[in-house]
Amino acid sequence: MKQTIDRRGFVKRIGLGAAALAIPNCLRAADAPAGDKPNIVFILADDLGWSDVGCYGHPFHETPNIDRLAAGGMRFTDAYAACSVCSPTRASIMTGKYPATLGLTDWIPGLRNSARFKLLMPDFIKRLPLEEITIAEMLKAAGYVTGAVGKWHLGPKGFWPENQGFDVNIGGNHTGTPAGGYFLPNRMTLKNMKKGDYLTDRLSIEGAKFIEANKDRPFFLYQSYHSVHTPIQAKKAYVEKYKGKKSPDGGRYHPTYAGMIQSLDEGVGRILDQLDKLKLTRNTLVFFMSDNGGLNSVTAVLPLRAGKGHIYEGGIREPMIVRYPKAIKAGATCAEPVSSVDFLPTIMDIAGVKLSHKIDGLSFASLLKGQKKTLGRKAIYWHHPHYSPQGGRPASAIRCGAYKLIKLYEGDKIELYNLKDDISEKTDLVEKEPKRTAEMKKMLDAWLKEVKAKFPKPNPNYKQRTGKKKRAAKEQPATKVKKGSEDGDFDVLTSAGVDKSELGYAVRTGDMGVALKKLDKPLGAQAVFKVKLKSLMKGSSLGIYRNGFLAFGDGVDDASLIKCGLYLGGQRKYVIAEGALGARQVIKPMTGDPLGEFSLTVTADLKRQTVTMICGEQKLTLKLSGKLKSVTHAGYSGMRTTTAFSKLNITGK
Ligand SMILES: [Ca+2]
Repeated sequence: MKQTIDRRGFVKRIGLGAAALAIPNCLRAADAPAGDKPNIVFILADDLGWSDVGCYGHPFHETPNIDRLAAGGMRFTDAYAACSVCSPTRASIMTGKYPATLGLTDWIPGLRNSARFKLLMPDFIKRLPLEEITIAEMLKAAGYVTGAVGKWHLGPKGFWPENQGFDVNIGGNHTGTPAGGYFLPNRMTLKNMKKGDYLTDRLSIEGAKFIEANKDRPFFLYQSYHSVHTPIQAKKAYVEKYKGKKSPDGGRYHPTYAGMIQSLDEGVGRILDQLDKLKLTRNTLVFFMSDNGGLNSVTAVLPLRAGKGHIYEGGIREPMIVRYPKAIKAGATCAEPVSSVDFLPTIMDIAGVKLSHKIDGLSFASLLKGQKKTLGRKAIYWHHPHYSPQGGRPASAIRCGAYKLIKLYEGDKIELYNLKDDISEKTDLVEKEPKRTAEMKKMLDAWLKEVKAKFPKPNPNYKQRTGKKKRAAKEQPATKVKKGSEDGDFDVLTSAGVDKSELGYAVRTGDMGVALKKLDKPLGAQAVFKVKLKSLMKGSSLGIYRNGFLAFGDGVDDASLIKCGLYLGGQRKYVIAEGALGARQVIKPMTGDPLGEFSLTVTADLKRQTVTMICGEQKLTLKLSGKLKSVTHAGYSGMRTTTAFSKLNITGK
């Protein structure tokens, strides 16, 4: 064992020795005059969505300090995390390598394989290997003092910041959430925790202290906030403030989440103020980024599709800002796609530290300095062969220019989107652009082979869950459901079971559950549905799934159905979706009582290929993809919930 450690140390020294030698004039930065080397502050938020901050268009959250950072530097519109979950992106930042190259492809420890998953997930390494050369190790060898403050989440003890090139580690350990919550004292390894202190504030104070202590020599601060990861906890006064704040656009936003974002923003402000106070602003390179997309139970990340845990843009596109007054023009924006693998080479480029080992990322210093508009890179890649707790499925993806191709391993499905015209990934272009699809798929496959990617395999133990056997939703219905199954009224029950309710039916659903009847006669021109629905889930916690949809189509599988209805849990919105929820869809925010009764009138016009839903004063219309030729089945759908529906009133021809 000792020999292994020695070998690791040796391998590491070789890499670093070469890097250190490559510094101009063989000078160690510590010996260079102060101010020669830029200081580097990397601020990483956790689970913050692309559109969660003011300068990315959020109408409700307040982020004056992050906006101030953007106003003083360059804001990237197409910056990506290398993964839609925590640990892999963090590893990519530290090393400049893709998670698939490292073999660290999921959050640590990840979900276990289970009979509920169609595919068996491959194993992955649950630590950042010590052999890997981190930003901190390279900068330390170049004479920087290095400090990590906050979340680490890259392996067990022995693989913490102090083992990966950081002189100082404040609070970084194996966990992905702040153990024990945001109010101190918690179970983190922080010293002198004062009762009632808020973790985000404490980490900001620690970061500011580190800057002050090292103001006379080049420093690298990795300021890694737990915010805004679960548990969703904010300071009481902030929760009250946002509870009382009027929504400027009628949307419903989560007051506690908004409060967490305010504290995160104040932390950024404290760091920036410290740099100003010590007159370090001009010579300090400040990065701001999040490790993956926003969690959809608390934020919608509109207009992007899906959120954390998903390979769609909502899961991987991030707010990203770089400020360096010495070289970056204030108030600039950049639309060139960049990835979290690019930070290491960019930092080394600007710090004048030459890279002597192979990585995946590219320096985007030329974009920052305004010397170039593009990097001339062929593609950016993702490989996440795992299920996520948020409902994401094993997938890989490639982005080339405006186009993104996604490979979903369940059912071996390929999707292609033009992000320039279709940022919400609504229109799959696979059939329209076969040549581009084939080319991009070939590139993705070649990359997967090159990085020796591991793939999911069919799960021989897979058991499709049905609603009858298992009640997926934990919460009890608010209204007593009269027992006496109504299952016999339906021709198709997938992951669903039906009881009686005061409205008519009470439909219990697992993942994407549907209860459908076959129509006596298919409708080929027009179908009009009238239905009432009401959630039967009680309680106010955010984890409650509360939703209900009218479902109809010319088939009974998820992809063949149109769903029209409401989300009434964390996010409250109307939706019409064609195919799987989150696929082609239109949504509008809703207000009002989520436990109330809703009357929907839905009209499917098969000639025009449109579906219109009217609910109260709201009207939504979705233009279909042109594939719905007739309506043969209709019924109800839900996701891990219980919803009361009236019997369907269907007219049409
Ligand atoms: Ca995260």
